[in-house]
Amino acid sequence: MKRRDFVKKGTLSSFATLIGADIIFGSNLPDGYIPLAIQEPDPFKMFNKHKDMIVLNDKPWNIEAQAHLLDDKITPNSCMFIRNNGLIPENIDAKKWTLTIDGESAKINKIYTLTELKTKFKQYTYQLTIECGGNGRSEFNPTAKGNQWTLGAVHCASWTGIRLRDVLKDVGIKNNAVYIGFHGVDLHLSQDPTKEPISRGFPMQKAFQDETLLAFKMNGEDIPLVHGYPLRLVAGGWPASVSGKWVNRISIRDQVHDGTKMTGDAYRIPCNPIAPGEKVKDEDMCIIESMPVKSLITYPKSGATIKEGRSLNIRGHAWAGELEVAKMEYSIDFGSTWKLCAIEKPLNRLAWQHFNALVSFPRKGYYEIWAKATDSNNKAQPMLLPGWNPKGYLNNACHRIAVKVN
Ligand SMILES: Nc1nc2c(c(=O)[nH]1)N[C@H]1C(S)=C(S)[C@@H](COP(=O)(O)O)O[C@H]1N2
Ligand SMILES: [Mo]
Repeated sequence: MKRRDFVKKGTLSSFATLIGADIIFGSNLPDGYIPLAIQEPDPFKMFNKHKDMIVLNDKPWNIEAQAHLLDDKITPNSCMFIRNNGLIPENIDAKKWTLTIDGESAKINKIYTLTELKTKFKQYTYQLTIECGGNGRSEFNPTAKGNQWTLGAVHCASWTGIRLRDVLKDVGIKNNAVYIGFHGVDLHLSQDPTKEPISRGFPMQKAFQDETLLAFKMNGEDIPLVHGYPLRLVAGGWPASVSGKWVNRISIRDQVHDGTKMTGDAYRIPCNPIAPGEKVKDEDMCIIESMPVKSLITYPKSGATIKEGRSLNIRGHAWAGELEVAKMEYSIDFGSTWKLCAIEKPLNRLAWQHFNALVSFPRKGYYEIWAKATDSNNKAQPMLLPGWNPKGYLNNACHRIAVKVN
């Protein structure tokens, strides 16, 4: 095959992936022509996302939800945010997919096919809250670099897969194991195959939890490509960056995993609070583990109007990293007094919890409803922006919606 033909074949199949259909007479496409269907790519069509989702970046693709899009108890694919550090892999053949387990603390190196993983180990389904560590970053001042997520970088889908622990045990773990690190097949933005866009992980204790999955299904179907098809880690309650997509290798490490985005400012915060804009020494930065308590009002959409004398039913979800949400409150007077919401138990550990309340207003006018969750350690969401940090992580300030009573 001539190199030109080879290049063309490669791009044809990637065109086909984008369009979602084979390009039947593709080999006749004149040189330099690209299919009309993708000359103006519509991201919402490409990823099957709701049209109200907001594109923050297309190189790499980063798309967020809005609070009202997250109203479902179990987040559907159409409303799940997308966060990529590199390029979405193309031409994945699940039949040929393998997962390698290696690392200093693996007793042996072992390679599993996807079929082996699905048949050899027991399958479990959990609903798991996954929130990007940078969700809410856009509020920080001075501005923190990175995608300017507002509220929508969180989802709580239902994931089916096998327990990471079962696979690690099957391989054999040495006593000195400390951490696991994942590797995925997505390409670095520079397209340099020796670089990884991201390779993070978590301590053995998290790897051993019942709910830490190697998942191959999301909401009962194959995981959509952009969310990690055909195999991804799902570690609920921790920054979503540890839930590696397109995972083909997991290393059992005898030290804290030192892959891409495990060091420096990436997914690390000052171990102790600092002044906004202050520089922090590397040794004073700590890796983010469990995410802080947080909540979202998902109904009504901010800007709702109601008639005087009517009460308003509000609802939403609250979550608290590794903990449960113990109390949910709302305020209509900018946080000066609070009333209780009803809050449900989580479907399983690490799933978000649904709340609702019937809100009445004293008279006509403009109001804001603020929502505040408190975790089982009695730690509440801050009303205003929490501590500044260089990359703008962990903004769990109270969610506010605007309401007008006419
Ligand atoms: N292989 C791989 N895994 C990854 C990432 C990535 O870029 N590549 N991004 C991480 C980050 S930072 C987040 S927030 C979540 C986003 O998951 P989602 O796109 O399914 O919502 O995936 C994580 N896993
Ligand atoms: Mo993230």
